[in-house]
Amino acid sequence: MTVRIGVIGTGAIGRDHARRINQVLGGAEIVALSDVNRASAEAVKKDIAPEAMVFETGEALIASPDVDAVLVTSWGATHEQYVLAAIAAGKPCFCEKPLATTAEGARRIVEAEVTHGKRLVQVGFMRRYDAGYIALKKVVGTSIGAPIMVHAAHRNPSVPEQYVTPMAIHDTMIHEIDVLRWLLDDDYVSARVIFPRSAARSHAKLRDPQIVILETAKGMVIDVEIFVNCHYGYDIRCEVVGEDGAASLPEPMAVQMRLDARLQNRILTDWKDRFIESYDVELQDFIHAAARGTAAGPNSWDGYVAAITSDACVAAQEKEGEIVPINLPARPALYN
Ligand code: NAI
Ligand code: NAD
Ligand code: ISE
Repeated sequence: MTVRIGVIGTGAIGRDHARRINQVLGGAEIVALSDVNRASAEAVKKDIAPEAMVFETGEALIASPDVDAVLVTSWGATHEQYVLAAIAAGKPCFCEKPLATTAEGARRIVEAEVTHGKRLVQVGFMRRYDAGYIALKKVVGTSIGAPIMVHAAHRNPSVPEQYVTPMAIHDTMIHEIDVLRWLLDDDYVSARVIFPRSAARSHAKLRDPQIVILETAKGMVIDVEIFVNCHYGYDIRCEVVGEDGAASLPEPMAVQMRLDARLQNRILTDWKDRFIESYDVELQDFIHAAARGTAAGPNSWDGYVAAITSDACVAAQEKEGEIVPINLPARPALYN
């Protein structure tokens, strides 16, 4: 069966996911596109999916009998309305992070899916599909013993002027929030934020860098540095310290060169390249599950927990240095 997919939001990542589905992956094709900026959808049709229909609204795309499954890759604040519409239509839906921009919005999605009674939503937490994180997870709790601490960093070379302090959590650190609870098989109980002096390349509405300290239910302490004006490259780091040893996320493959009396490796600069294989694998997983009328991988509950944790981290930014508790409701059986 070929899964007929509609894409809502054909910007940077929507275009890239459409390319993957039509040119790299198997079992699906892009049949529908929609974007508030119609010219963007028309451009993706022309370049990637000439057979696709362009719909005026995301809702019309979801309702179309020609669409079996939906990709939501529009701006974060619009995700909730489309995911709820896809659940109401009973169609599998891949939603880029964040699932919703508020915990309340994510809770509404969880409730709608639980009422529907079957999983339909996959959240775009692609790091769970990254070979490096999967290899790291294999040694946590085994070779290095029970984990005690994590030191992580998420560095982007630069961000646009519209990127403001809370986005360092909602837009950027949300990947660590998800992947570290998956890696450690644990949940967070509190957050605290510390700000060093701001980097000269930052701007008035962005305190950058920042360090978020998370505590988990099993007593682990995690520090995550977020530095989105680091200038030198796109750099994702993660070291887990356990009872018997420490293990680090592997660096991306890079040819080592001896040049001009220096030993050098290139560092990536664009997030699109760092996890390029894991975007392929997550979407192939989505296609396989959608062919069976369901969804796999990171679920709405994971999106909801990430939203609750993000909200707590943003509150911790505002109360600089103070510990903010994180309270999670009971997990519905659908997500066990
Ligand atoms: P973008 O701004 O390049 O593209 C967003 C597109 O959505 C634009 O074309 C815009 O016109 C369209 N759009 C906005 N509101 C819409 C609506 N209501 N209906 C239809 N279309 C709408 O943004 P980008 O970078 O592609 O990000 C999109 C989403 O992907 C975000 O949620 C972002 O967090 C996520 N993302 C995830 C990444 C990952 O590593 N998993 C990386 C980059 C983005
Ligand atoms: P973008 O701005 O390039 O694209 C967003 C697109 O959505 C734009 O074309 C915009 O016109 C369209 N859009 C906005 N509102 C819409 C609506 N209501 N209906 C239809 N289209 C609408 O942004 P982007 O970088 O592609 O990011 C999009 C999403 O992807 C965000 O949620 C972002 O967090 C996520 N993202 C995830 C990763 C990742 O690593 N997983 C990386 C980048 C972006
Ligand atoms: C972007 O939306 C992503 O998801 C990238 O993975 C992240 O590194 C970047 O900071 C975000 O803006």
